[in-house]
Amino acid sequence: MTATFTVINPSTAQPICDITRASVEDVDSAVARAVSAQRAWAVLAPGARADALRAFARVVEAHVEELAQLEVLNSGHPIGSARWEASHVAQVLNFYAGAPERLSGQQIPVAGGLDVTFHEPYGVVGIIVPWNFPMTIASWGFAPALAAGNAVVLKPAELTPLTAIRLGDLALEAGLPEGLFQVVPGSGSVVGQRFVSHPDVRKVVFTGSTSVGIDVAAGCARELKPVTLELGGKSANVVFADADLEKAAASAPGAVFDNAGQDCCARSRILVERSVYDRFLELLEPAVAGWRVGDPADEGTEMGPLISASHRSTVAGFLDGANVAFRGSAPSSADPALGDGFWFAPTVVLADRGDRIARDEVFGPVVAVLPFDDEADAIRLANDTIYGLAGSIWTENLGRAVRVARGVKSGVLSVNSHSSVRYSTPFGGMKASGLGRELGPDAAEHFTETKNVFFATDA
Ligand code: TAP
Repeated sequence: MTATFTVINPSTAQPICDITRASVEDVDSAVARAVSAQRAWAVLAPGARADALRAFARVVEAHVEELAQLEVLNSGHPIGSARWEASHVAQVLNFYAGAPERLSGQQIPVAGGLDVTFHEPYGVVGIIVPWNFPMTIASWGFAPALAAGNAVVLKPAELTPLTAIRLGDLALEAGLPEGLFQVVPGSGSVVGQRFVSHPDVRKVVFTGSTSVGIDVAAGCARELKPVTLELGGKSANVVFADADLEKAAASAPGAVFDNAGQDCCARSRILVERSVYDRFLELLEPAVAGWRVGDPADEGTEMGPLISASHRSTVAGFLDGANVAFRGSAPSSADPALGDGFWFAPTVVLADRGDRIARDEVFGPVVAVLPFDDEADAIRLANDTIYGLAGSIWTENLGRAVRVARGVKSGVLSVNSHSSVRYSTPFGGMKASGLGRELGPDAAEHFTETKNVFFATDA
């Protein structure tokens, strides 16, 4: 493996810069620094840790535009989305800045003394993130982990390390102690694996593919190390005949083509009640045609390129033999500025149950549409996948909304909307989509171990 890797702009296929790959020895040095930084951090007064995280949030807030432009360059995210992502990092830090002063233990009534519990930090937490949302997913791990008194070593994906590296600089600029939050770029098989095997990394948070997640979990099991996994998805957008069809169809492209479909929560299966199937497709076609794909630096752009040439080939492979109903547009080789980028036009496929396109995660702008017969059939079909991350239910019938929301085995569901992520509510998947939850009121506690102490009061 070479000592450096080249970061590429996916909109133009041009190189941006070279980054040095961390070796196992580099990871070990970072972990040693983290161990000593964590000892000092954990004994700070809770209010002092809260202040430090608020200072970090303010510095991120002051650099939203810079971080957003960097994400446009490195990840091809539309500028509007990238600004939202950078602001979200500041909001996540602010939210968990409230946690150090709220990590209350319990006082439990017992005979002969006083019994109290403490939420003790693990020590050093290793966070491994994918390339699709480099800043936001990192912050879901590092903000609550730091709030709970841990140090963090963070491995960004090799394809998209630039915003994470910048966040590491901003943490120091904000006054966080040296060694407390370190970004360690490098390959998954070296840096990520060393987080798994290093005895002083006491918890691992992994976001990425289900296959790598299983290996990471197996490695953590050998070390008896807790692990949180946020993995793939094949989420259903279930549209009943009694729904506001116009609204459901108008919002469906955003629910799957946002970030060019490279979103673990993408509603990549649209399940439509058979009686309105044709009408829904008539409404969907203009919505897809109007989805604006192009230069991510343009304010009006809704979708940029795929992340790499090889990922584009993988996505294209899903269309082999598929029944394509219609496609949107994308820049082509005729466009001199963007022609070499990894573009892929949004695509709507009519699928049958059991088709590969109806079951496997594409992680690109391709959606499979399938009809269903009734409520029970809709639940059965929504659950007909190994995954269980997100999903949407469109109906005007309240009882049905409740029944279907309880029947679909997914961690994050939304009725008459496609929302999945709010920093104040829990996020994570069932089945092959993951283990554990991020975000929400309890996330900082997930970065602690409960210690029970009994004080004898008998004279
Ligand atoms: P992966 O190939 O699994 O990579 C994810 C991260 O793990 C990268 O940083 C990667 O490093 C690292 N990695 C690779 N092999 C490793 C190993 N053996 N040990 C430790 N770390 C290793 O996934 P991806 O292609 O980046 O992301 C796409 C997948 O992530 C999709 O399936 C998607 O659904 C899932 N995803 C899920 C969520 C949530 S929240 N559930 C969010 C985003 C993405 P490199 O830099 O070397 O690649």
